[in-house]
Order: sequence, then structure tokens, then C-alpha cells
Amino acid sequence: MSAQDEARGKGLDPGAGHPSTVLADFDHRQSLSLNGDWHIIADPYVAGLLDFHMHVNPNGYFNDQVAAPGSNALVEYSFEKSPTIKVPGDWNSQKEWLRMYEGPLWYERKFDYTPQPGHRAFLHIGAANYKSRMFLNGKLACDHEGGFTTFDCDVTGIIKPGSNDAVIYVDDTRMADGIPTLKTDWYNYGGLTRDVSIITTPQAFIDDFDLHLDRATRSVIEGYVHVEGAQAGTRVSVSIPEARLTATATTDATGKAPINLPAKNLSLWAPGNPKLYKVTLKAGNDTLEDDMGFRTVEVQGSKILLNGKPIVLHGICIHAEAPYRGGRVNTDADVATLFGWVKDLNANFVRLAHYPHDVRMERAADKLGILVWSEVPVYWAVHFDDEAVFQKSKKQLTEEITRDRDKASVILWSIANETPNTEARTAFLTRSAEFVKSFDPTRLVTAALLVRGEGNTKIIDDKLGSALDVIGFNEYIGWYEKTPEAMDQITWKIAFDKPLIVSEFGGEAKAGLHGSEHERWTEEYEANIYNHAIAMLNRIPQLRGSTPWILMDFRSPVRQLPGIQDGYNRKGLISDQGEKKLAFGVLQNAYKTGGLGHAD
Ligand code: GCB
Repeated sequence: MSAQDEARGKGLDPGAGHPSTVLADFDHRQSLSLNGDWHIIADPYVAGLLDFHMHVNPNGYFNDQVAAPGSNALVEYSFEKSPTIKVPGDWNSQKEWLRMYEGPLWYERKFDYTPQPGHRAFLHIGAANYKSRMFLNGKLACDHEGGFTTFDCDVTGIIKPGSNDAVIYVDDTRMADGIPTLKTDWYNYGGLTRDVSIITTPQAFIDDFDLHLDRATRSVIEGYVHVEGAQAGTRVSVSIPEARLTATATTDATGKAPINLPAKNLSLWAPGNPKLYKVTLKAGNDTLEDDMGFRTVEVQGSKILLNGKPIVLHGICIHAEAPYRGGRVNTDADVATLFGWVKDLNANFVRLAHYPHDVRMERAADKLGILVWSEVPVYWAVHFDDEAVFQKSKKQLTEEITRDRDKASVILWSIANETPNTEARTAFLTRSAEFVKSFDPTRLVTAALLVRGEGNTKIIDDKLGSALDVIGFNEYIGWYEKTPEAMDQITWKIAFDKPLIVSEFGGEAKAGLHGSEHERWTEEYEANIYNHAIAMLNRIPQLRGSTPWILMDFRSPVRQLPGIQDGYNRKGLISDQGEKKLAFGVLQNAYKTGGLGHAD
């Protein structure tokens, strides 16, 4: 049990805290940035929350007390006198003494705010890894679990004119029953790793919407607009001025207004034509703008159709690891570097592994015409037999989809990566797939599966495949088994008439280390794996896409080999310092010549 659970058990503010929400299209809302310096107190013994008998301490750090000058009050902490770190940013990369720290840590800052009459205010958190509690002016605004999804806390009732005091408790203790669980092959960067802001909305406002092109005719934009706090019968409009289109509707008792907008002559979004329209949504006093592309994606037999035409996905996996500086991707510059490399690779697709990334990634993909596989960190051996864990995964999927269903680039929701083939796992993930299909029926559901082998035959028959639209599979022949040359003898047996994406393959190389193509860790060895893998994978007729592992080297505590790994997984095509390895050129060339996968 974590300290947070302990505190919850002891009833910290019972009933006072409320759950977070996710505001669709939050990045087009009026906002006050709270990025910048925040005071921090690392609190491994949770002194800021619990007293010596583990009862909630009513004078916890969330009160942000200051002993008045000259007073004799006992206050055993001071945010004011504590060091600061930057938000957004994990704590590990910013202070040497926090490099390996995993546990609770408090953030504090003050800000001025002028509430607007008739408006609501939300504390927006781009990501807080892993559990967090948001306090404003000493009151609990909301709590949240999940380190990579974006969320918003309604602070309308507690924000005040003038100076406000925000205190945020973030605990990145890895949890057996968390998502992800205790073990991952990535670094557990703790803290407020993405933007933090205050978002202002009208009292009744558009909090969620789904507007997509219908698959059957590609000439109607259908979906809904949801208005939070609306009275039934509130008028809603959706317009696309450039295409001279407008639809109106009214909300029902739940605040939902169905949209059906005939839209015959839209220029359809696709790689090569990343056309975005300005879309204006109105409801009562609220106006929200978005930049949206319109396209369809579907499966026909073993093909993937984009706007009705078969497509081959030339992709690459990306972790949210910031190039050159480490830590998490959270700036426009990070995103520009990563997508610059993706373009250079001649790719049209990315797998954003293994968790939801900063929204800047999907926004950039929308603009650049790059298709996206988006994933939740149901990774390896999460506790599939625990209903509470299923509910956590469902919540993360809900948050991820609510945030990104307005992005044309996102075509695949991935519900898991490399999970053990057990009955409990299959039941859990079949439910996840069903949930995603009902929550967003316009996109495709996938997962990265493991492959089994019998001699030189590789078999993809994991039962979970039945629940998926597109089957992802990871294979590491030449690295974790056999030799690169052994791939020449491999044949494939696929149990499903469905599209396949090879969601990972590769091997490690230290940038600048050269030698024979048979010598592990050299650039030549990694390139050799790519050469043989491309030839082998092309023998799978229904291979519709590829996302080799991985664009850039990334930090991982399970990669210890001194002089080579030094705490990094070196399977990047590019080092964390931007050096391209030989394998980059191999894949770049394959993608240029259309030489990996088949559209039909
Ligand atoms: C995998 C995992 C990925 C690892 C990679 C590796 O199969 O999905 O997260 O980093 O292998 O390098 O072993």
C-alpha cells in the first residue's frame, strides 16, 4: 500500500476531493501558464501528509504554512526556503541528488489570478508521474493516478482573486498494481513532466466532442458535441468556414448534441495532404476552435484502408525521451527534432510507445501528415487478474481517447505491449478492446503481441488476435535469439486473416562503435539485423506496416553494460546525442524504395 492509499484510508478530506476530468481541445482554450520555477520538498517518509501514527496531518505541507516573523510557531518545513526546479520537467534530470529518487515529492508555487464572473477555472496537468494530489489554497482539488495521461481539476470554487497558492504532491513509487507495473524497460522519470496551467471556460462549456467523417460515404461529418453544465435544449453549432459548412443541433438532457454535417467536397487528410480545417464549435457563450483533418481508416480483410485506399505504414517507434538533454519530451523544439528525423527516414507513421505522449506530438503529426499508433502502458506483466487494474487501464484509455479523438493523425489505439498469453490476460484485454471499440468506433484497435517459434517457423496465433483489428507483433531475431543470418531461413505461420504490423525489431549499437557485422554492439551488427529483417519480413504477404525499435536511444535502468549501455537502451537508429547510426540509412533506403511491407 502506498502512502497515498494509506492517507485515503485514513480519510484525507473525505468527500472534499473530486475526480479529475479531461477537457477536449484544451490547448485551444484561454490559459494562464504555470510553467516555470516551483519549490520542491522531497518527502520519502510522507511527513507532509501523515503524522507519526500514520494519521492525516491536518497541518500537512498542502497548507503551505509560513511561521510569521518573530512568531514561535513550530513549522518544520518551508517551501519558500526550499530549492526550485522547472515545470515542466522530471525531477531526476534536474537535481543530481534526485537522480535515482523514486517516491513522494511536493511542488509549490504562487500565482496571481483574476477570476472572470460566470466562468470556471481548471488546473490543467499535462502529466504527473505517477500518483498525484492537487491542492489549491490548502484545499484538495483532485487526485489522479496514471503518469502519462493529461487531466484537469475543477478549481472554480477554490481559486480566488489575487495571489493563489498551488501545492502538488507527486509520488512516482512504482506499484505492482499500477499501470505500468513494477518493471519496464524505460526510466521512471518522476514529477510534473508536462505543461501546467489554469484554463478558463464559461460556466457551461464544450468539454468533449467527436467529429469524424463517416466511413461509408466519406461525405458526412458525424458525431456529437457535449456541453458540460448545459440545460437541455442548448443550441450548438459546428462550422467550417473555409468549406462553407455549418450544422446546428440542440443538447439533450445529458448535454449531448448529435452532429450530422453533410460535407461532400472536403480535401481529405492523408500523408502527403495533411489538410487541416479551422473548425468552430459554439454552445451558448462558449466558442472553441480546433484545427482538424478529416479522413477515414478501416480494415478490409488483411488490408488497411485510408480514405478507402490500401496503405502501407512505414513507421518507427518513439519513446517520449527528449533528444540531447534527456528527460521527457515536452517542448516544441523536442517535437521538431524527433519529427525532423522521422521525415528524414521517409516514414509516414510513428508508434508512440508505450504510453500517451505530450499532445504536441499528435498536433505535429496532424500538421506533418504522419500517422500515429497511440498506446497505454499495459506493458508486460501487469496484474491482469485484478479488476481494479482493469479499471485503471480503462481510465487511462478514456483519458487518452478523450484528449486525442480530434486528431486525424491517430489511427490506432494500442491496448497493450508484450503481455503474457494467459486466460486472465486474454479476458482483460478482450474487454479493453471492446471498450475502445465502443468508445471510439472510428479507429482501429491493436496490441503488440509476442511471437512463438517452432524451429525455423515463427507462429502468430495468440488468441488475443481475435479481439484486434490490426495485429502488432514484436520479434528480435538476431538479438535475443539466433543470428541475423538465421532470419534468411525463417518462415511465418499466421493464424489470422488480418493486417499485420511488425511493431518492433532491432538490436543495440553504440554510436561510433565500428567493427564486423558479426560483432554485437557495433553499428554494423545493428545494420546487419535490419538488412536481414527487412528481407524476412517482406515474406509476410499481409504485412501492412513496420515500426522498428526505435528512433533514438533512451534511458533504462535495466541496461547496465558499462562502456556501451551505461544506463541506456542502445537500440536507437540515432543516439541520444543525435548521431545517426548505419541502420538509420538501411531503413531510410527501404522506406524510400517502398521496400518494407505491402499495401495490398
Ligand atoms: C521489447 C519492449 C520494449 C523494449 C525492447 C528491448 O520488446 O516492448 O519496450 O525496450 O523490447 O529493447 O528489448
